[in-house]
Amino acid sequence: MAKPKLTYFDAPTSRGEECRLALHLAGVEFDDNRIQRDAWPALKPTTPFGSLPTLEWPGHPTLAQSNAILALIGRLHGLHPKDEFEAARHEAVMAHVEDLRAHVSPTLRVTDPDEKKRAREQLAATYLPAWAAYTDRQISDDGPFFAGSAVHVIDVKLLVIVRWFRSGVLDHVPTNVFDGAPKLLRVHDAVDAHPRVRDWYARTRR
Ligand SMILES: N[C@@H](CCC(=O)N[C@@H](CS)C(=O)NCC(=O)O)C(=O)O
Repeated sequence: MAKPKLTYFDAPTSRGEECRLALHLAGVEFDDNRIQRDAWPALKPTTPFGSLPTLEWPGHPTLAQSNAILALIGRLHGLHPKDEFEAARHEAVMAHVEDLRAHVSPTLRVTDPDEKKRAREQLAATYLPAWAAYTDRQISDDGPFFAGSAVHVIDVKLLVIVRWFRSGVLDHVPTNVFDGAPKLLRVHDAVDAHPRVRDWYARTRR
C-alpha cells in the first residue's frame, strides 16, 4: 500500500514538524515531503486552504489544518482520547497554541527594528506569560504528560511550541518566558525525552 504523504517546508519547526513527529510517534511510515520555498507559489493554490502542512492519506482527499491532521493521527493510533469530552479538551488546547501563533506571527513580518522590539517586549510582558499560565491550568498535576502517564498528540504540539520560544530565535523574547508554567515545561521535557522523539531527532536535524 502507498504510504501517507506529509508535505511541509524543509524546516524542523512549527505545524509541519508537529505532524511529522506525531506520525513518527505513532509508528507510521510516511513520505516526508519537504518542499523548498521557491516551489511554494506553484503548490499553494493546489492545497485545500493555501497553506501547509497537508496530509495525503491513500484513498482519501488531501487533508490540511495542523490540528485536524494531529487529531486524525491521534484517533487512528491511540494518541488522542477516546472520550469525546476529553478529546475536545485536548483540541481546545491545540487551538490555544494556534492562538499563540496568531499573536506572534505578525511580529515576524515587522521590518522596523524598533517596532519589532516594542511588539516583542509587549508580548513577553503580557500575552505570553498569560498564555502559559492558562495552558498550565489545563495540564495534569501528576504527569509527566499533558493528561498523565500516556503521551498524546497534544503533547507533541506543546513540545514544538515551547521549543520555539526556548530556542532563542525570537529576538526580544526571553527564553525563560514560560518559566512561570512548570507543568508546561515538564511536558516539554518529558516529550523531548520520549524514545520515539529522540529517535526522530537522531534521524533528522533539529
Ligand atoms: N491554521 C493552519 C495554518 C497553516 C499555516 O499558516 N501554515 C504556514 C506554515 S506554518 C503556511 O502555509 N505559510 C505559507 C503561506 O501561508 O503562504 C494550520 O494550523 O495548519
